[in-house]
Amino acid sequence: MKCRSTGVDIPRIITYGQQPLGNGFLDRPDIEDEYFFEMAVGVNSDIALLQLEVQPNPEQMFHDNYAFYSRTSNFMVNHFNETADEIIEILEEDFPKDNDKFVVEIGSNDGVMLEHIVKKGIDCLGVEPSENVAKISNQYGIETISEFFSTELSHKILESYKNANVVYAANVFCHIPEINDLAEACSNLLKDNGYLIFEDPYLGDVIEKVSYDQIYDEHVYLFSCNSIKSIFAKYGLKLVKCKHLSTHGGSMRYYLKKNMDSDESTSLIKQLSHEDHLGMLSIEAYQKFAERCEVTKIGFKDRLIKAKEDNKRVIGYGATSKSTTILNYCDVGPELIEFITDTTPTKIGKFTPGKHVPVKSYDYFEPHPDLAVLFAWNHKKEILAKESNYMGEWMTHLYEEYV
Ligand code: DWN
Ligand code: SAH
Repeated sequence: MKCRSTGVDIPRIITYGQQPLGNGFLDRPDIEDEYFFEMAVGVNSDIALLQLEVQPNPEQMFHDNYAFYSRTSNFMVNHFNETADEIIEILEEDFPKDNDKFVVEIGSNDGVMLEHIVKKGIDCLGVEPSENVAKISNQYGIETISEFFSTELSHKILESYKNANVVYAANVFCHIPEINDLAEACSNLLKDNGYLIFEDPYLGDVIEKVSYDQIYDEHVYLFSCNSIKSIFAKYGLKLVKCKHLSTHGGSMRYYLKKNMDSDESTSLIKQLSHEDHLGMLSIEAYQKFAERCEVTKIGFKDRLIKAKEDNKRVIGYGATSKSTTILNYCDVGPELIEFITDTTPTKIGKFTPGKHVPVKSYDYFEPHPDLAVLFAWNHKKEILAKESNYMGEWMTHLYEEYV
């Protein structure tokens, strides 16, 4: 395959086999026509950029029935409240005399972050192609365009609105295949010296934890500081700072400025060379990652088979998109996991993509099982606090449990 950013030929490092849509929770009659694609992964190790070889069409994944609602985790709700505070601080510090401040969020989902910007009376706009979640954001008084963000759309936004001081995005840039077009669109939209701030699951954490479940149809990329620096510089956006976050099992927030003369922070300079020291700029790190995926695949399924042989009751906790990769790659279905509990009303009563494990409401966590597979492992702190009276075992697919 060719790298989507630089166009060079890049090698395949692993295939996770036939995979369905990560968020394609199904009603029983739809099982027959389910869509599958081969989910193989390549890497451009020159810039530490992991990418899917093939991604389904965006319209297949993001539509008027998108299954993920940002407000399902209290921890994340709080995270986005704090994010809004940080954006407001940047606006005040960097643009004190600007009376025409404007914030645009890409992939704003149900408006969990912009809600706080609107409340402060600052002009803002959400761009969110999944109509069902965009509607919720409208209900919070947030103007939201329900379209895919692109350079073309950035021109349209400029016709009706104005240049932005801050463009923000969480867990969405890794979803957008045309990365060069995306970088150009952000650059277009920003004022000079404006900030592009975005966060996504961090490749360094995925390699370290072997959290391969961050790879699914929607996540066409896993980024690093080196890849972001390289991709966005071509469009006049300078990576000036990075901040590691605990969200989604380890994420990186990138701060870019529309001014190529800006300085890199000391922590960014350190992180860029740290990635090199970790081997992220050479192919061997990815080959080792692929080997470790195979180790945990075997260990995960063996543990479930053993639990079954021991007559243990096993259920899943959190019907995440990530669990789709695990269940299909490890070939685990309802014969090993009775059902998965989830708090999202639109997932309840459906079946998981590909392996068709029933999704049940959270009430079904009681009577407690003997073993719970924590598919929402990225929300472990929040969930373990909530389930402090659960005396059974927890397990995940993560590498540390199988070495
Ligand atoms: O990047 C993406 C992230 C932001 O969200 C999207 N592509 C899709 C989605 O990924 P995910 O489905 O893996 O996200 P979460 O946040 O790990 O999903 C958690 C799931 O677990 C939700 O369905 C809600 C559920 N849940 C629950 O049942 N009880 C969550 C919590 C915190 C709980 O206590
Ligand atoms: N920012 C939220 C939602 C992340 S889920 C959060 O962190 O919780 C990814 C979101 O990006 C979905 O709501 C999806 O509809 C949206 N999305 C996908 N492709 C997009 C694109 N090209 N432009 C804008 N949003 C997009």
